[in-house]
Amino acid sequence: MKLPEWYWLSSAVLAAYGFLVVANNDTEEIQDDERAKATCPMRLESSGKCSEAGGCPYQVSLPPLTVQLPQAFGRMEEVLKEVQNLKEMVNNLRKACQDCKLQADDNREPGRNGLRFPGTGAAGEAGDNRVEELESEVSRLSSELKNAKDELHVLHGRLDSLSLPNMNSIENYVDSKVANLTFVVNSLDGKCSSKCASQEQIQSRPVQHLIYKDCSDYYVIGKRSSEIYRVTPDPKNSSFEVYCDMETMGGGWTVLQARLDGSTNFTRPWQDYKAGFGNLRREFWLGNDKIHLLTKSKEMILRIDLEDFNGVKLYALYNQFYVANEFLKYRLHVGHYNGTAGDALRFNKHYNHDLKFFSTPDRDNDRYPSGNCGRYYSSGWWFDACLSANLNGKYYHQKYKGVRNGIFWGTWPGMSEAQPNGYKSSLKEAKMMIRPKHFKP
Ligand SMILES: *[C@@H]1O[C@H](CO)[C@@H](O)[C@H](O)[C@H]1NC(C)=O
Ligand SMILES: *[C@@H]1O[C@H](CO)[C@@H](O)[C@H](O)[C@H]1NC(C)=O
Ligand SMILES: *[C@@H]1O[C@H](CO)[C@@H](O)[C@H](O)[C@H]1NC(C)=O
Ligand SMILES: *[C@@H]1O[C@H](CO)[C@@H](O)[C@H](O)[C@H]1NC(C)=O
Ligand SMILES: *[C@@H]1O[C@H](CO)[C@@H](O)[C@H](O)[C@H]1NC(C)=O
Ligand SMILES: [Ca+2]
Repeated sequence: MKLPEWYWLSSAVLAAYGFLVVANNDTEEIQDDERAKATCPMRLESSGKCSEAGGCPYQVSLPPLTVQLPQAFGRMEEVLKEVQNLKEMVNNLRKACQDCKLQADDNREPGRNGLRFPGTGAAGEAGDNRVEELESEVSRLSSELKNAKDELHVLHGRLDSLSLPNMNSIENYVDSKVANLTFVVNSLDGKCSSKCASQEQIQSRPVQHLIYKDCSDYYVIGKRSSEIYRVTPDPKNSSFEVYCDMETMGGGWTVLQARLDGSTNFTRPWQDYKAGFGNLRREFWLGNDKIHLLTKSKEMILRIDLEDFNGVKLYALYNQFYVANEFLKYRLHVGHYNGTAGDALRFNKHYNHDLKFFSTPDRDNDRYPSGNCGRYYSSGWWFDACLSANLNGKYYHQKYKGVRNGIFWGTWPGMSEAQPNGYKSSLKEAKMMIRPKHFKP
């Protein structure tokens, strides 16, 4: 009885992710493994039940490896160096593997050895082939990185015309290459394993390496309660907690912002909007760096839910949502509108928040020449000159007078009516949340 191919594949993919986690977090997991590491450069873990015929799914873990990916042009050099290191590592691995192979052959119990590579009879040859495959993969990656670097050189000096999608696609390209490479490394045959750790150690070590990039990944594994979950949108960066809405329109939403009672002050400086603030279960801003990572990792759609003090509930849906990094001042990109609340983000030619930079009371990146919209309207937002929407405005429990700095959505029925000294209304609740475009609940 042979295990189906996908079974092995999925455990290898888990291993690939785990590998990236280890690469990132060189404190805890690695200390844990200090002993095994001292004796062997790579480690095998079983990742499921063996079949009766002796085929076992398992995965290989390698020593920590750090591959820094470019945030800017200059970092490309570093990546090339890292790839060089990778090449050396592959050579060392190959040597280690050959040494180990001899010993492994001695230790092997005939019949039910748990160390056979599923789907391959001659594990030895398969191991060598794998190493060779990996080597050619490394040199291919290396030359592709060189090409990408040349490409960047051509673009260098024309930063203005270098559109964001370009930079992102290069970053994503390198990301996917490294992910692929990691996959290959991890699927190396585990010939060394019998030497590295006792069978008991192998069996007792849990395998839980899957990465959840956003709330939709939790939905996919069956989580249905709206709760706080930990996500890792970018395996190279840290993970963090988010609130997941598993109810609205099928669920799977990662909530970026919530207003409901005025318990959190939203008049805050750049650093606060960058890092995030508030209480994930009540009112909060998730943080621009996190929003950037989430919207970079997958194509996202944005849903905005609004409610006024009369109990009217409306929503806006944008079929694309992306927030650039801090270097690009967290510039907003929204796609086509659909919904009931009106397209206040793209109100008209003069009031359009799409493609605008983020401004805060202490950082003026807006299009208003004679002042700072963020200071005037007490908020961090993608101000134009200045606004047709401001969901981070002040929380008012009732109608107010003066500067229109409340929670504002310009297309809300009656909200934009201009009576110079009259009362203005504010929204009671607001929520912004994202979900992968291709997610099907
Ligand atoms: C590593 O993981 C531990 C616990 O999982 C966490 O406390 C620590 O902050 C992480 N370190 C880094 C650098 O991410
Ligand atoms: C790695 O790349 C190859 C060729 O580009 C592709 O066929 C393969 O599916 C990729 N593997 C993964 C895990 O992405
Ligand atoms: C919110 O914070 C700002 C800046 O720290 C402060 O000026 C303002 O008074 C605070 N508002 C409330 C309602 O506490
Ligand atoms: C991601 O990494 C970058 C650079 O290392 C850092 O500036 C940023 O704050 C990180 N983002 C998060 C959400 O940890
Ligand atoms: C709005 O989006 C929903 C969900 O994607 C879709 O079912 C509906 O047809 C869209 N409506 C319009 C007018 O595009
Ligand atoms: Ca200004």
